[in-house]
Amino acid sequence: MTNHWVDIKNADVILIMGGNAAEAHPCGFKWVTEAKAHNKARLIVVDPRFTRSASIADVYVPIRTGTDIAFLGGVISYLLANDKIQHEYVKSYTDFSFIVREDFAFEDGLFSGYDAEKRFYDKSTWDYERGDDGYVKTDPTLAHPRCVYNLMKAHYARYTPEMVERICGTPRDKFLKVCEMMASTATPTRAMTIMYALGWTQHSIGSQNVRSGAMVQLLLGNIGVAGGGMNALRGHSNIQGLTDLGLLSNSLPGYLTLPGEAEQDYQKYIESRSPKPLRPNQLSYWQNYPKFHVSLMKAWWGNAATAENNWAYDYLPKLDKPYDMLQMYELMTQGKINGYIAQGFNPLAAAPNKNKVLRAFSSLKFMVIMDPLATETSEFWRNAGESNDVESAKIQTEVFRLPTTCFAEENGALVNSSRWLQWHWQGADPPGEARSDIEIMSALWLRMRKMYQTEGGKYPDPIVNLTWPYAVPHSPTPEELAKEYSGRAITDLVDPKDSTKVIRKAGEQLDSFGQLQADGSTSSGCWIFCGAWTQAGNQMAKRDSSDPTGIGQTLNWAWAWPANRRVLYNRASCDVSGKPFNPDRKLIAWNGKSWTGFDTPDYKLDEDPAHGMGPFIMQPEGVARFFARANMVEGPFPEHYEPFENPLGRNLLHKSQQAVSNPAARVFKGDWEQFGKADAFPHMATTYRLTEHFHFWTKHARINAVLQPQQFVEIGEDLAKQVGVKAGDRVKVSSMRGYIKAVALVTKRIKPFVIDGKPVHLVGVPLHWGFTGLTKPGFITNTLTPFVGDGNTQTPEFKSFMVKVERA
Ligand SMILES: Nc1nc2c(c(=O)[nH]1)N[C@H]1C(S)=C(S)[C@@H](COP(=O)(O)OP(=O)(O)OC[C@H]3O[C@@H](n4cnc5c(=O)[nH]c(N)nc54)[C@H](O)[C@@H]3O)O[C@H]1N2
Ligand SMILES: Nc1nc2c(c(=O)[nH]1)N[C@H]1C(S)=C(S)[C@@H](COP(=O)(O)OP(=O)(O)OC[C@H]3O[C@@H](n4cnc5c(=O)[nH]c(N)nc54)[C@H](O)[C@@H]3O)O[C@H]1N2
Ligand SMILES: [Mo]
Repeated sequence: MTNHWVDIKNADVILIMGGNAAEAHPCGFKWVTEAKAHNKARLIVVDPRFTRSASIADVYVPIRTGTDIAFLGGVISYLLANDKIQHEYVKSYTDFSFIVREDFAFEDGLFSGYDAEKRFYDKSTWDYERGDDGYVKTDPTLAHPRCVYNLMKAHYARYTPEMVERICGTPRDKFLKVCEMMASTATPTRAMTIMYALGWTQHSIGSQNVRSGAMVQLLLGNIGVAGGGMNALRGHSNIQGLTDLGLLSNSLPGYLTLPGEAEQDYQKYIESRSPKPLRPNQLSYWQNYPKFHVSLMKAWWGNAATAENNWAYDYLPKLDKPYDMLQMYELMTQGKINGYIAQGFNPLAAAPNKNKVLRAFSSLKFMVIMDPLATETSEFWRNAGESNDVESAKIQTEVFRLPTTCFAEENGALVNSSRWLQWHWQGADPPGEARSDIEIMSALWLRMRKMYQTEGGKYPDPIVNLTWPYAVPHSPTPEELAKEYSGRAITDLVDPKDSTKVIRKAGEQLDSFGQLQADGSTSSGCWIFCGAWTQAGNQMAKRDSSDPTGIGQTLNWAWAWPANRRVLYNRASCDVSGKPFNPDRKLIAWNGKSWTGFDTPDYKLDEDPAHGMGPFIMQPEGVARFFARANMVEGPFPEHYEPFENPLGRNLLHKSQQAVSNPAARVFKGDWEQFGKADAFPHMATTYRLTEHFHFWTKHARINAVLQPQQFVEIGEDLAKQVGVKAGDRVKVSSMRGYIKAVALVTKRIKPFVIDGKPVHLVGVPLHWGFTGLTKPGFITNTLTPFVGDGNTQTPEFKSFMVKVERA
């Protein structure tokens, strides 16, 4: 989230699109009802299904799955055509006036630089034009035909309300009603918040769905302000912490990144990640990258990381490709991986194309499961019988199960969607032989180190030199680990302005990442968490909920990264001179000498607005980008591409059909034949959660199993009639990859769509079922889903695919 849960109550308009907060985030959803009750907020829900979120909406609008860019492109076009934009904001805080290179082009669905064979773009033309001074050229009059404003206007001119209706199946009048409501927040004193989750991300074009939403918010001046923002409703209670700590194959903690194979040179690695400002007087905060990176390497390798060995740069793996879950399962099916550790993860149920995953696991020599429960994955060999590619008897994989504790049985911090690190305390003792994840991982690591120490190995240095400064080596405490990721001084830290003054003595906890150094004198395991545990103690354990402003800025409740900032880019809540756009919802303000207010400003407190530093300090431009430059794999402007399985078979926006679906999404060779076509699989399908279950684990809990005892799929009344079933009958739902059987729930909440003039039906498939636990055994929903990843994130297309429904 750019903002935070409580801040939703400040919104004037709320858009829930690509998520269903009432059912998947019922506690957070209360801030929507607060906004409606106390702020007269208007709620818009855009979802293929009429959900519980929709049930209290002022306007509910249906949309075909996988077509949100067509919809939002239509909104962008409407806002530009009707001049419903916040002028001062857009002019000063975005790249509207920046001029794009002459050789950049977009034609009939493809941007310049496409290599069809590699399904890959050479992105060198996706950039701004530079002047002789090295800075980007701009045209503040917006007359230049290649300024971002004009390129964007031309790009989205194709997204008319008629086109939105044909592609999305959203009636024109409803679409225009939504545009008007959004446009009402283009004034400085009104704000719209966007709440989204998997309905936007789980698509082959997921990242660009999110970008489209952000572009709408920038046009309306809704980023950085109270009641505004782009608010990703995160999933598992600590999934925000997972990405923050870099637990993705290509990440390092704090959104630093691992080097690629071509980046053997340390200096080049650092330079490419700490770009110089692209405009005068801008900060380009990532120029501090070396401080964060060196402090991380010191936290990991201590004395072994020295200036002479480039802070142990050689210890970091250099990636040839991302090793996300789809990549891993693909490599397993190719026989290139022998062993697998699944820690708190149930991929047989959770990953797409279950039969492919089953084949992948069957080719392993061993698998280690760390989980408090027996899961579908820990018993994957039992999954014989109907709708399976592999026979039980043929599976040779040896499975080790290591029972773990769960979060309630230990101390620790969970990072919520608001970026708050909230400390929690153990509530119960673990049962039986369960051990914490920390203990299990430590025990494995200590044995591995011993083997490297005694037996050697190809490159033992990164393993044997890892620092392990914990009092009990086989059981580091959560408190020790928290202090380590926050960070400490290694040698006395002196005041840069007065070298006789020591700010922090060697060994002391640091106050913030502003103190981190690139010379090896500080360590921090995750720079954005620096300050979570200071000399004053554990900031995450703070529980003072006082709210002096009444707008929910509870700065003494827990601790938010970065620097306890509650609303990111809060500088943008003020005009150029530093005066709040909306005095009633003031976050910060410039008082002539200093920034003051109710949030941590992005700037040094004495950064005078007269210098013209932009609010988006992480960007070398200092402003937000409509034109994403080379940051996205499929293009600098979001373009509508069809889901890989879709009812149309073509892209209505393009003449030639060279790019029906995302030309830069990742598809492995063998998976192309596994996509189905609408003639054999005429019904659209999407998958989602039920309030009564949490993924695949609560079916082990009696109360939940009683509430939702059996697998079902939701179909509309028309489709039920067409296939000849009534409520309670069993249906078979097949895709190109397999089938499931389940009870039919016939509902008025799903209506047929009219897509380009023809009716298309949607089937809703809840995801919670499997063959372990106390519910009636069911089929794994992901038997149906396709194996294709968004090219930026590799997130699978769980939300839009084609099936056939028939009587079982
Ligand atoms: N009770 C419960 N709560 C949970 C979870 C749980 O298992 N149970 N899981 C947690 C986790 S890990 C996560 S990630 C979050 C997920 O939170 P959500 O993403 O809100 O959960 P989903 O149920 O997957 O809902 C997605 C919604 O998007 C809609 N949708 C599908 N396709 C599209 C599309 O193309 N466009 C648009 N606009 N909408 C679409 C679906 O109809 C559905 O209503 O929930 C968390 N909360
Ligand atoms: N078709 C379809 N598929 C989807 C989705 C979808 O919307 N549609 N959503 C996707 C999303 S967003 C998610 S997050 C995944 C969820 O997929 P998973 O994360 O694989 O599902 P969970 O059932 O939450 O599995 C978590 C496991 O962690 C265990 N666990 C709990 N506490 C601890 C602990 O402290 N330590 C350890 N080691 N284990 C613990 C639980 O017992 C459980 O078995 O599913 C994905 N798959
Ligand atoms: Mo999730």
